Amino acid sequence: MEKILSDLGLTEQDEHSGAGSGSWLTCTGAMLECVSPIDGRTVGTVRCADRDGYETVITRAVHAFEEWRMVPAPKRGDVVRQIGNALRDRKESLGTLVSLEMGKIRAEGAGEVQEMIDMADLAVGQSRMLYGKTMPSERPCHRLYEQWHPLGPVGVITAFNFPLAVWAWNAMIALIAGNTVIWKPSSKTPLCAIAAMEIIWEVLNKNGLPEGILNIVTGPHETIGNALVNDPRVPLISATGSVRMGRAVGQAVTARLGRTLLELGGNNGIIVTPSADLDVAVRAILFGAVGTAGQRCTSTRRLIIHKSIYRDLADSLIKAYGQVRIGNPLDETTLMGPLIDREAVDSMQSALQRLVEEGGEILFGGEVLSGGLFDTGTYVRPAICRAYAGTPVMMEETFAPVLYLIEYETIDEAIRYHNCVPQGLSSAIFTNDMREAELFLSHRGSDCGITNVNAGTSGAEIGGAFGGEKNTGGGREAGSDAWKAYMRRQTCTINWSGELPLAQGIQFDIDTADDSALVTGGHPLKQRP
Ligand code: UN1
Repeated sequence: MEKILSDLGLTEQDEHSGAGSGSWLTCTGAMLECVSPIDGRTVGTVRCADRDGYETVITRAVHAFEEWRMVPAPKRGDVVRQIGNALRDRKESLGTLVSLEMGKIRAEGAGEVQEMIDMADLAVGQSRMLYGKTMPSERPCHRLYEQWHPLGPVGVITAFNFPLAVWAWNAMIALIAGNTVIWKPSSKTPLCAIAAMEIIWEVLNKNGLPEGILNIVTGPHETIGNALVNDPRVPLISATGSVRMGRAVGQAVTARLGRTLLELGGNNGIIVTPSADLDVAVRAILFGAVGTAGQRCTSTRRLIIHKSIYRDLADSLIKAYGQVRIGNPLDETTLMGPLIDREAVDSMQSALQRLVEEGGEILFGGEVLSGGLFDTGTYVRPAICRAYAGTPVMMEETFAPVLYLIEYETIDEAIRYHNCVPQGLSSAIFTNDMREAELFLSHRGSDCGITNVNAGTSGAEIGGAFGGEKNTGGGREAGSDAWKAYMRRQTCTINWSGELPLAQGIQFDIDTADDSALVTGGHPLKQRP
């Protein structure tokens, strides 16, 4: 652990500042103890930002925006390219810190840093493609086009489960768009954010850029989060987390007519049809439901299985779950590490209890593990449960490895069951029947932002726009045209005619040859030579 921390310029003993803009501020806010869910050891301590610290950071972000927006977009892209390279150099240590602080397995920790690097690469290319459209004007000798301008300082609120990647989705694009960024990381994973800032500030400083381009303010929602969300100097808040958090953020930002980009809870389902390749399906379900210990917003939580294959699939899953190695996420052979904390374990346990009270059944796992490393109380066995369409607990997102199985008879019924939850992030169908696949992808099919055929619900690539509908909040991040959310659109008309034709054919002319209506005295309507 010491080696990882020192590679990243951190030490276990130091009390880290949780706020800065290119260098660290002295903070006097509350102290966060970063406890690893792996073994309960303290990985570091972080001092939260206080109100003054917040004010300093935001002022710098506002000033830096004035300079950064004047750097040509491809040059901003070049800085992002260097950020990507700096992350490449530290991929291993930063990825391991993700595992240490958050508890995901090493391969996923490294994958998270890879996602940052991929986002940097995507943003570099995007920096030369901030395209505006040109439209034919209905007026003669007029040019009509739109262009995209930088927006301002962007607030980015991230969750513990992807302590780095989700920030990168936002920040890399915001940077090439010409914005500055104020990051409020999860109070459960501030060290990852601090380590990333250290690496990235070095790049900004080397380029002689002002402080305030990439900023961080660590602290509780009640103080720092609220200050950011209610700050009129921050035109866009991008927030990832629970539906409850998103609702509060959405209401506050909308009240000041700011913009939000929300990526909230998922309750992702997979329909498994009779023609599905069950071997491929089982592997996808296992990664979706057990990967990251069920703590992805894209985690597979519901299986809607045709009754003719229900027993077979349930048996195969139980067998596969039995082979999942649970343990220290830093061991190469471990497939599932701990949950983030005991609170998460408690909420998993109460969901399972509710399921049983509501008539469901636990088919496999669900128990809290104990003994040795497991005495932290953060390790669980992933659960497979039998539920029924409409089981109330299944309507909620429990951020833990709980998979509900329900049976269907017709494909229309399956789609109805699939769409009956309030969330709408990711979805999948396993089928080799082209009609079923196309139906699921059609507007009569899945109501989610992400829909896959013969691929699981989690593990989306960054090239597509990421996000979901309904209670998931409607935001889209990462690839495709998600960059537009980070810029302001301006529609421009240029008249090069020497006349003034009006749109919609409106005549609003004065007859320049007719003097009869000339007002004498007061304000002249027109002056004739
Ligand atoms: C999240 O859990 O907030 O598609 C994001 C995926 C990842 C992102 C998950 N690329 O599973």
